[in-house]
Amino acid sequence: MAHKSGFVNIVGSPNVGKSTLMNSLMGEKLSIVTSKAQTTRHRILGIVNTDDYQIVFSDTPGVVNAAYKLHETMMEYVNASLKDADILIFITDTKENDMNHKETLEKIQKLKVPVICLINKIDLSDQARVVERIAFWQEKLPNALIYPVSALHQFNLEKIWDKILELTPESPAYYDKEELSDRPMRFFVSEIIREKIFLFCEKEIPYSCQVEIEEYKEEIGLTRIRALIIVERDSQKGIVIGKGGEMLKKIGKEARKEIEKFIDQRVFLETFVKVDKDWRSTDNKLKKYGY
Ligand SMILES: Nc1nc2c(ncn2[C@@H]2O[C@H](COP(=O)(O)OP(=O)(O)OP(=O)(O)O)[C@@H](O)[C@H]2O)c(=O)[nH]1
Ligand SMILES: [Mg+2]
Repeated sequence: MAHKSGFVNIVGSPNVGKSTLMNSLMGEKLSIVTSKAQTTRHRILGIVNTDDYQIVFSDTPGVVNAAYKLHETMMEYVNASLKDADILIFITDTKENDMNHKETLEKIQKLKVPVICLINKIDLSDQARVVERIAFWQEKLPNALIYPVSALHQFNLEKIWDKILELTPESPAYYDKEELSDRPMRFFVSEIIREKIFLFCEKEIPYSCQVEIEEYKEEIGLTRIRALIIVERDSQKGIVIGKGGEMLKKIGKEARKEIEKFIDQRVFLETFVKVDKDWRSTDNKLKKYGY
């Protein structure tokens, strides 16, 4: 059999389960998942390697109408993923009535590459609604292959894997066969910390936070990490630290446990909070933070 390789890019509205899907397809938690919309801010590659194929998944931010500069960068990642896909996975869920972002839907309708449309979270729905959703999306995307799935409960994902492998073009590998992602360990560590902020902090706080890894030092039997949590205003700094430092302690403790599991080593994690005024609306600050 000739070697196959291709880019399988996952696109859809916020919170429909894009990151959950990529993690489930990979069998590895690479992308952070929370119940809040707009958790993912980057395009994150997840690479699955065997002797016969290399599938390069891309998890992307949820499609939004840009309200601030960071959103514009997030949409650039989505648009790039629409352009370089060998296979596009458009994912919606049983709750989404229609795609809010018409422009993106139109781009998907015009794609020349195979489109797989997944109706996710069927575990939360009933048969009648799922049947209705299949008909709805089949009309919007006549050329797409449509599957009801549950990314969280791994329902129907084997079928999706078979389809992906069938549709992936013959090609040499794009990345080293040892690679799991194009991102360094520091990135995943900062994302795990950001996930805990999303889980424990309310309202606009998660959206105002950025996490920078200032030190990542591997010693024998221990990895030392110093992380800086950046917020937009003084009042937010107080909330992230919490009364008597309780909130920051909780974020740090939960993040450390998960980082230890991820890198399979003991971790010493220090966290600090700093204000960088309006970083999500300022071009050079966004650039500095890698957006
Ligand atoms: N019940 C159920 N929940 C799911 C399923 N898939 C994802 N979820 C939940 O939906 C929420 C959002 O999942 P994510 O994977 O973060 O969604 P996303 O599309 O990546 O979201 P953004 O990155 O914010 O655009 C989380 O609470 C998930 O646990 C599913 O199949 N069933
Ligand atoms: Mg996500």
